[in-house]
This record gives sequence, C-alpha cells and structure tokens, in this order.
Amino acid sequence: MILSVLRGGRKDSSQLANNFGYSSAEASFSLRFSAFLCVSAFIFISRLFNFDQQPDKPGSNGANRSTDTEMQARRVWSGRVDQCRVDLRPLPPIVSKMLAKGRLSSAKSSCRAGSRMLVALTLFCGFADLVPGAEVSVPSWPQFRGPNCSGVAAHATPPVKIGPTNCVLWCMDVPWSPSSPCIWGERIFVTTFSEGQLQTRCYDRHTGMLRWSSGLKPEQLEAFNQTENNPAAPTPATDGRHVVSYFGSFGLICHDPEGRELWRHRLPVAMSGCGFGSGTSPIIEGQLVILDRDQDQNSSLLAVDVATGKTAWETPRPDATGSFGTPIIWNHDDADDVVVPGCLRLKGYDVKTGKERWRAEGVAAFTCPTPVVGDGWLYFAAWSPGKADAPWPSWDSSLEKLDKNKDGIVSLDELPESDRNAMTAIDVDHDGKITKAEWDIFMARNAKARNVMVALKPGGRGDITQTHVAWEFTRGLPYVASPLFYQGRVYTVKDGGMLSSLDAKTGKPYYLQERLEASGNYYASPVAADGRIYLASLAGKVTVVKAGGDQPEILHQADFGDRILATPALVGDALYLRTQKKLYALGDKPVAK
Ligand SMILES: [Ca+2]
Ligand SMILES: [Ca+2]
Repeated sequence: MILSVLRGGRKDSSQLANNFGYSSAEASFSLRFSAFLCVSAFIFISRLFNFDQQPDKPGSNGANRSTDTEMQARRVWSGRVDQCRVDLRPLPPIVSKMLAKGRLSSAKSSCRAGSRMLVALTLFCGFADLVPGAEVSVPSWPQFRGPNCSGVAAHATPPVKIGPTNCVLWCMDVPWSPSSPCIWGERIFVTTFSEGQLQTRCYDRHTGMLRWSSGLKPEQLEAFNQTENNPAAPTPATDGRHVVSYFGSFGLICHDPEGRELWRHRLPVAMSGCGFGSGTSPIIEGQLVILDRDQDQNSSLLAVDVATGKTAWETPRPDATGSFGTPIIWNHDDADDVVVPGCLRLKGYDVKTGKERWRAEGVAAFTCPTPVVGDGWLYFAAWSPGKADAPWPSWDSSLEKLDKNKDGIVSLDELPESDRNAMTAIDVDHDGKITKAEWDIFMARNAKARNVMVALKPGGRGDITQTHVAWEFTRGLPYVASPLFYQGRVYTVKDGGMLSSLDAKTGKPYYLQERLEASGNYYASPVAADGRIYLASLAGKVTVVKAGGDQPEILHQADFGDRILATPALVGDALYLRTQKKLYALGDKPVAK
C-alpha cells in the first residue's frame, strides 16, 4: 500500500523544468530601452554618416561584396529600422532585407560611407550587448515555467474567457508528454514521445503549424510511470540560439532554432525516484546548460557548455535521492546561485564552479516543485506522503497485506506490476526485495522530512537552516505544483483544488485553502500575468483567479475536457496550453508578428 501511495502521488514532470536569471520586468524594460536607444542612435548615425542615399533596387547583388564584418553587421537590423529584431545575436540577415527594401543604402553607397555604416552598426551591436537583457527583447518563455521558472510574465496580457472553443487562435494535435511549452519569438518548442522516439518539436507560434521535428530512438528506455509520466517529460530550454532537450533515457541534445542538431551529451539511463521517470528540466544560464540529475543513486548537478555540450563542471550529490524539481537561479550578494530543490534539503551552488555555498535542511521527503525568487527572497513549498496527514503503514501491516508467501520479505513478484517501479525508493540494494532493515532505513529518512513552505533570506553561507529562514508555513502545501510569487504574495495550490495566498514577507495568509471549484490533483504549476493567476487541474479545468484580495475571486473557469499536466506559457497577448492531446494558442486577437 505504501507503494500505491508513492505511485499515486508521484509527480508530473511537466512541472519539472527551466530558467533565466532576469525578471520579466527587467527584460522588458531593457528591451524597450535598448530598442529606443538603438533607434535613436541609428537615426543619429544615419544623419551623421549620410546613410540615406538612394536605395538599391531589389535584387541588387551588393550584399555579395560583403566582408565578414559586414555580414555580422547585417545581422543587427531587420526590415524596419524601428524594430530591433529578436534573434539579436545569432541574428538573422537583416541588413540584406534593408538593402533590398531600400531602407539602407549600401550596395551603391560609397565604400567610405559603407564602411562607416558598418562601424556604426558594429558599435551598436556591441552596445546592445552591454544592455542587460538586450538578448531577451524577444517575446519568450524560455524554459519550464518561463523566466527563471517564475511562472510570471510581467508584461503579458493573456485572455480571460478561455476555453476549448473560446479565444482559440489555433489548436493542434500533439502526441502526449507531460512537458511544457517553451517559446522563443515565433517558435514554440516541445518535447514528446512518439512512435518510440524521443522528439523535440518546433511549432509556429502564429499558426500552430509544425516547423520541424527531430527524434532519436534510445537504446534503452528509463523506467517511467505509464499513466502519469512518459520518457519525454522534461521541458526544453532555449536562449534563442540553442534549444536544449533532456531525456532521462538519453541525456542532453541541442538543436539550433531551425532544427539542426548542434551537439549531444550522452548520460547513463536515469534511475529516477521510485522509477517514476525523469521530471527535472534543463535550464540555460549564460553559457551553461544546467541539469540536476537526482536519482536513486549517483545523483549529481551537471553544467555543460551551451555551445559545445562539453562538461563545464559536475558536482556529485551523494545525499540526494530522486527529486523531480527544476533548479533556478538566485542572485544575491552579487553572486548567482543554482538552487536545487532536493529531497530533505535545499542547496545553493556557485553557478560558475558548482561548489556548494549553502544548504537549508528539513523539507519534504520527495520533492516535485520548483522554488521561486521574489523581491530577493527564495520560496519553496513541498508536500509528500509519510507524515501525519498521510502516514506510511507500519511494517507489520505491510507484511500482512503484501507478503503472500509469508517469508517476512516483500518481494517484487508479490506486488502488482504497476507498483514495482516504486519499490526502488525503499529497495536500497536493488535486489527486488524489501527487508525490514531497508524499511527501517526508509522510515528513518522519512523522519527527517518536513512538509513545509519556507522563505529564505539572502546572504547565507554554509548551513543556513537556523539563520536565514524568514518564516515557515505548513498548510496549503502543493505536491507537484510549484509555488508562485506574484505582487508581494506567495500562492500555493494544494491537491483537491485549494488555493492559498500568503504575504511574502511575513508568511501571514490572506486566505487559506480556498476551494477553486476544480478539484483533483494539480500537476501544472500556477502562472500569472496582468493581475491574474491561471491554474490548471489534472482533470482539465482551468481557473482564472484575480490576484490579491482576501478571497480568491474567480474570474473564469473552463473545462478543456482533457488532462492537463503541462504548465501553461504566457507570451504577449496569448496563453499557450498543452493538454494531453492538444496544444492550444488562446488569445483575444491574433498573435502579433
Ligand atoms: Ca514475501
Ligand atoms: Ca532489497
């Protein structure tokens, strides 16, 4: 029965996964600001260097005379000078468009003016690089749960009255996996498991059409839960130049935005907690792809170069067993920590070296959610069975129920097949049998667990359990869905469809475990934009709640009639929702190009 509990509650994986170390607000501001500067500077320089000569006619082969430097400069600007193009740095060949459209002179411009222009553009390119967040000017939701796994799209305005037939911009059938949409510019990236292949797919954000798909057949599939998970559960991560997918059965694989494979980083087949299947997703931070591989054994935190796939550092996590959450980046004290939501403890690692900086002891025995950062503090909330509200059975009662041959051992063939993978959490020596000694080890570990939400203050080093915990709270805890920090509050959704809202600085609840009229489990993590919170139940109900208030004000609710495990993505005026069978783009108006 203990195994049944494990199996039943285990995690989803869609809510496992991604990151970026800037806030949406910062990114948006930086973008707009840098775009403004670019436009202003371009106009100024255009006048200064007298760029506005007669344009070439379309078809001019002036571009053929380009030097390498010129080609680089050509990638900075798109067809209109008042638009800084998204793919800023691997950048599309824009200048050629400008040339063709007559907005830039070059082909027939004098060599002198041309070289000046190139210098100016190159300077701008460099300048743009100096503006924090300039790369992010693209509409994006670059990994699991968006920017730094926050779930918050600061400037998005998704629709309210959504439904399977309301506000549907497009809807496409997509083979199921629990992974979530990841978005960069015009492209939506998803992973899926179809026809025995581990696939990375790219859909057009405007039309929903499949742009490309790249699949591989693993030599061996990892163990995975047949109904709540599959081998393509991790969400891909992108920085606009690289699309990195992780599969527990294979390792990491990277494509460019057009689907060309860039590199592979093979890893041993994952031995996920309870054989549930991998859940954690990769994140991209600067030049590094970061992946937490907490398994039943040989756990580690891995960083590889995003350009090459070569290992940058790898830190063993010998005290970590199968957790499922995705790491995030916590910037504090002028340093970036990779925060890993492991079982029993949180840890922060130096993102440059992988060296452990701090730990906070005493969280859930099995953790699925991802932490969040808000106003400089770190928040984490997790629940798992085994404590007072869902205790494990005693050894004697387990034997009585499961030990069919009465030899005092619970062996694999005495369990329903669907429960056997879950034995790995208890079967320490992996011999397919659970002994009293192994049971005692499991229970001792469980005794250290605490189902709790914690708020951590920044600045700690070493063991910060006693020094940097600002507050704790033990009610309304989520099992799989990550907590949400939004507008000075922390929100959690507890299985059963109960929403809580706490003051982020004090932990005092504004409201606690209020029912959403959408019961059942919640695997998708809540997301927020434009003063609203979007929650999706496993059964397929999406609830839109107004942020704030002393009670959750439900603005809208819709039943999509299909299971939802993936966390929705919010970009621009649209919400992208992946159900078990479909991928929806939901909006009041067509996606702006
Ligand atoms: Ca037995
Ligand atoms: Ca054993």
